[in-house]
Amino acid sequence: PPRYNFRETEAKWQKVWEERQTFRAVMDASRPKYYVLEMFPYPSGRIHMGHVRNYTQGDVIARYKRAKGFNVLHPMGWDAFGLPAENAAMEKKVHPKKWTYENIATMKAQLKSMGLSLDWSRELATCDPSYYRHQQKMFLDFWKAGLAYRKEAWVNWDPVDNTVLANEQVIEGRGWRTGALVERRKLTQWNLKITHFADELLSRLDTLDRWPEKVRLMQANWIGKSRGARVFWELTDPAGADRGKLEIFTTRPDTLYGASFMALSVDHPRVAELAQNDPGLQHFIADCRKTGTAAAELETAEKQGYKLPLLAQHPLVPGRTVPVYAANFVLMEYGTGAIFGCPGHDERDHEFATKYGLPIIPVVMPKDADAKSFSVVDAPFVEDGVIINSDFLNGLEVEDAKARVIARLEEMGVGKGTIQYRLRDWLVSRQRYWGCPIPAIHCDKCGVVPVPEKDLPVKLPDDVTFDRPGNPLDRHPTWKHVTCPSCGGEARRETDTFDTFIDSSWYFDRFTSPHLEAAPFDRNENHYWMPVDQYIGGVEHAILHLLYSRFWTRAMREVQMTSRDEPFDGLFTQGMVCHETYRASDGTWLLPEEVERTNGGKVVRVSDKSPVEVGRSEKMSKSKKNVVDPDQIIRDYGADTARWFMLSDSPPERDLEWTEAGVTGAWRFQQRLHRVASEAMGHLPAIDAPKPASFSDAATQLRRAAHRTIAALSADIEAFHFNKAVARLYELAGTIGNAVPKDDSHKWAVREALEIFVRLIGPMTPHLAEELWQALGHKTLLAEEPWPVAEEALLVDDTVTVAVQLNGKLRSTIQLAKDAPKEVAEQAALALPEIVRGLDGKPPRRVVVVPNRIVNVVL
Ligand code: ANZ
Ligand code: ZN
Repeated sequence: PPRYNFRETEAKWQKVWEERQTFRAVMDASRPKYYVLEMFPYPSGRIHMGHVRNYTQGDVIARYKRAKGFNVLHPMGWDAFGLPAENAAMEKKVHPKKWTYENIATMKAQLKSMGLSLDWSRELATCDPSYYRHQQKMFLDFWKAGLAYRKEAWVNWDPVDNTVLANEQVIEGRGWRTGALVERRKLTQWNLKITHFADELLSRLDTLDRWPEKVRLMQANWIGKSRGARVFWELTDPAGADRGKLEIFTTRPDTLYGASFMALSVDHPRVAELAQNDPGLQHFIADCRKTGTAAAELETAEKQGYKLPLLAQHPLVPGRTVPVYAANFVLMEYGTGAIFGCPGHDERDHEFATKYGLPIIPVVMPKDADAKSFSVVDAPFVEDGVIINSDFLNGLEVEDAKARVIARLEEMGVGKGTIQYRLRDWLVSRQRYWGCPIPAIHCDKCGVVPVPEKDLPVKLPDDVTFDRPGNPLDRHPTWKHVTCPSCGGEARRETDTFDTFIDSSWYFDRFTSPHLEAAPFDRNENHYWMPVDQYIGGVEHAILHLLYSRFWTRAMREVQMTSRDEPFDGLFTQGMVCHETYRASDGTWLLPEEVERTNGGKVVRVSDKSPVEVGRSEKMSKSKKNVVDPDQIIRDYGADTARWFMLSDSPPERDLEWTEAGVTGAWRFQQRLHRVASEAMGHLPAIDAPKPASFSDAATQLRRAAHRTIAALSADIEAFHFNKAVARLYELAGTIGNAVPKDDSHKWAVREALEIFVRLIGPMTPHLAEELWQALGHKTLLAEEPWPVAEEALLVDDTVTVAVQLNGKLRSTIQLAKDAPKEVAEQAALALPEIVRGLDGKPPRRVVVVPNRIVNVVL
């Protein structure tokens, strides 16, 4: 038979699916729905192997569920706003819009060549005003409902680019583009009140049982609920004059007797007050502000303090005072921006106390430790234990001590038990051009005024310049000048745009009615399709994107747009695609295609045969050049091969190593399948040949193999065990390939097995499956065919007759399930009356089991 021409075949079926609109989703309340969604791509230029893996996995689920009778929604769109477009504008002098839409066109063509079962009629791009107008409207609703507000906040400021940086854009204290030392600045910015839902966002995690445990844990940690206390300390100056109260937050009130200092954030109002007449303190504050606002950075920075002219009176021990510092490791945004330091039981406090020579008092020790010799001078003890050196708390365990001390503080009126969340409100202002404009207007008379709904969308102007750093909207000659909707006077537009995480917080809702103009979505459509039944994406989005989406859904609920709480019912996080790295002798990285393996197994550079250093397999990245271009793989081997290899190699949640050998192996398998099927076709019974009344043994064996594969593979797909599913298909292909039909029933069984096989590979290698389906004589499209149903009778285990011997002599036989474990065979044999009699109450010397054949009991 001729070689399988994947290039022609893949293009052919893609065209047929498109013309027939096979994957178009239409709401149908009489049918169960299934919404499959992969995290939509950022149009960066070209698709990469990570996309291919992600979309292949989603496509397997989508095609499988469709065959199982679900009304499947499987849409695709573009997360199209973002910084890279602006960088391209600056570097390549191309307008962000042009750059973005060109990338979308390229990537769309690439995705189409993968043969994905997508409903392209629902395509959307978040940078399109028809999309973001609804986002602006929702924001106005949230604002009205008190879920959006403006607040002064500290931000990372790049003094060279004159721009705010996200925490991730600060690398070792410097701006990621300019390399300039980042400063902290205070700006008034928009925030969304995600903390309003902190408790619900946390407690509902428990019900998301189709989410990976690790993702739920990461979210829980991010929300960070902690029980603790607020405690008031009386302050005096060194001369003893009253300086008012200081409120601190602690999660360890049980360690209050171990306090040896107080520390305030340098942004604390008290510190600002004291700094007015203290140049040294001013200098210290300025120094601390040079580091960014990222908590991780503050954690690792060396602990620094500045002693303030204050003493703090211990709330439980009259007469005991501790010194008060301004310190770089206390954040203003958390708790009250002030702490008491307990160096015996906290790492940071220990480092601080050691540096400034402050007392380190143990107040908790391990249960079985000796109180006299127990010390925390060298290292703090941060675990659970029993309380010591703490008056009425002595002998209590930590949790009990917390409750007791909180009760006492409340009685005395110097403290209060609290619940605290680590979660901060979501700061959504960005001083950027390529984002969704924030629909607000600033008027000197009226303050901040919402843009009237009739004026939405606030569109981005096209005529902007990127010749200078900073925000192009801010320096646009006319765009920001408007009349105040409230008083009609001169006013200015908000020139900040939204964090692009907003764009991706509701796109899955928009997919349910992507073309509706009057509203973000139609209630009925949305109610039918949502929630997403299976969401698939990278674990790098495990926290923010998912949390923001869960928040946005709740915010919509608050303004009566939906009654749902959660957007994603099932979540799967896929592993990365990796490749080994190659380095030439001059140290430069080489692309995989620039190296080859010699017959002797050495790796050399193609151009000059010089030796190449082979590094370990790492995530594909442009910087190390260990990337393989999906286009090239699809061109050389076909989409089905790429898909098959992606699915076959490792469990989908784990990293996958891309290898040339793996790809060619997958390719050869496609070719072989095509050959085996074509050859078998010649002697198969007709497509409508009646099912034989009885089957020969060989036929039954084959039928069992095929029907068991249906059952097992379906379970594998449901459980995301794609690699196991592929292994089963290899096995079944081997069984079919080896079958030499001896009788008519066997021939019928071969056709049946082949048909089953073709249906089963449908979700994975859809083009080849479609081709073989047609070759088998079918006039229907496989993509529109139902999933095969396994015959129950063929799933039950076979039994075998096993001989039972005593000292090598046959005494009896037993019926066992085929491949029963040895222990089962042994137990059954020892229970036989003949054997019991023969043993006469003594234990056997040993029992030899030959699986499926003999059990020999040796006396
Ligand atoms: C006294 C103490 C003793 C503390 C001890 C810890 C251990 P989590 O649990 O992560 O929420 N803290 C409070 N506010 C802070 C701020 N604004 N910046 C930096 N640190 C702050 O952390 C709560 C603990 O972090 C609090 O409990 C406080 O130190 C510190 F053996 O109080 B602890
Ligand atoms: Zn006004």
